[in-house]
Amino acid sequence: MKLGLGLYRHMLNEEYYAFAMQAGCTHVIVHLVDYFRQGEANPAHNQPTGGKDKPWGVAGDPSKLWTAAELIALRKQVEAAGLRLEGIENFDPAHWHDILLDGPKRARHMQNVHAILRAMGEAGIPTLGYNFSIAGVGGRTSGPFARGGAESVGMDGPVDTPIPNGMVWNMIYDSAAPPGTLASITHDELWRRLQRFLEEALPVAEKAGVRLAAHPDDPPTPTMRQQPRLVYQPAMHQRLIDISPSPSNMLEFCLGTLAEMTEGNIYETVERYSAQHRIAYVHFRNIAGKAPHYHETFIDDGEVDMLRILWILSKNGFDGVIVPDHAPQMTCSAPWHAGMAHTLGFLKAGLMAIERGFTPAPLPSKLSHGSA
Ligand SMILES: [Mn+2]
Repeated sequence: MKLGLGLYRHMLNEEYYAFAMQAGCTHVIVHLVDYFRQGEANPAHNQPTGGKDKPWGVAGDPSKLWTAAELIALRKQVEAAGLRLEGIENFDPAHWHDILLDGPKRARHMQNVHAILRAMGEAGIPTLGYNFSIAGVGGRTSGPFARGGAESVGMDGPVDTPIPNGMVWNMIYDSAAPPGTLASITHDELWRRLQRFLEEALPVAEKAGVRLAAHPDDPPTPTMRQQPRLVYQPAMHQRLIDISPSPSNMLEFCLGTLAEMTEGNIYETVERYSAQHRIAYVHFRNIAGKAPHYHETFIDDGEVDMLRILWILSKNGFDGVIVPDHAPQMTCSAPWHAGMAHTLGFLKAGLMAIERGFTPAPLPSKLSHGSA
């Protein structure tokens, strides 16, 4: 396994690459969407939150796709710092909103997806994380929920306010949209849209040598803002990968989100998907509680035994990149950095322990067989 760090758009510079190197990372995953653009409810020093139902920010320019030239320049910049560029996380809603919404620009947006995949292939960037979600993140609250009063993110009940027109996946793609809200669709319709997307995207992704990696719904509630969710229980990842055996049909495996789900237990879930070799990369985040009532914790302090997770991944031959997902904000003048450094140090020690043969004690039978 390889230790990586996820960097938001405003962090794509030498200072953050040096920070990743110093913490022992070999890889980075980059976000090219500026989630914080014109976003009022969204502090740039933290993960994007947007509050319960506010947009993160305004999506990018619909006519400007990420080009091979700029991706190559980015890869070279990352490599000059001694790191590898493993992947890009998330499409810009401006480039693909009508694939999610089945809108009039859908055909053009599929061309956008194809162009982005080809550009990534040309640039030698092997992974594209995505979240096939209409509502995206919602319902988040922030507070001193983590150990020692560290600020972290949580959820306290479902959120049913409808999504305003012109907004999808927690961002505004059309500031001039007519008033009104998005009509609800069914779960079946959302799966139909995903299947059509994968059928049209996977052949191009495969040819480009790029893996599409699906993130589960965060937070994992059956609906969010009157829209269906796709992957809100662990078994739903199976349905997604069973759509196609393509080596480009992979998972962006988010441990925090999976542990918040009300069915299954996290160790069986990690066993199930790592044994099938369908994990592209892993988000490490610990939590306490189940959606819609949970909060994020320090990596060593939640309900999930992360050393056991590392051991299961290793036992099943997972050799990809692991990154911290989010971390609590530590009380100091660099809260994001401190939270990430703590998480990376923990993961680094965990990887060393696994390399030296650490084996966790067997689980109580209640956990190893039943659902928790
Ligand atoms: Mn995640």
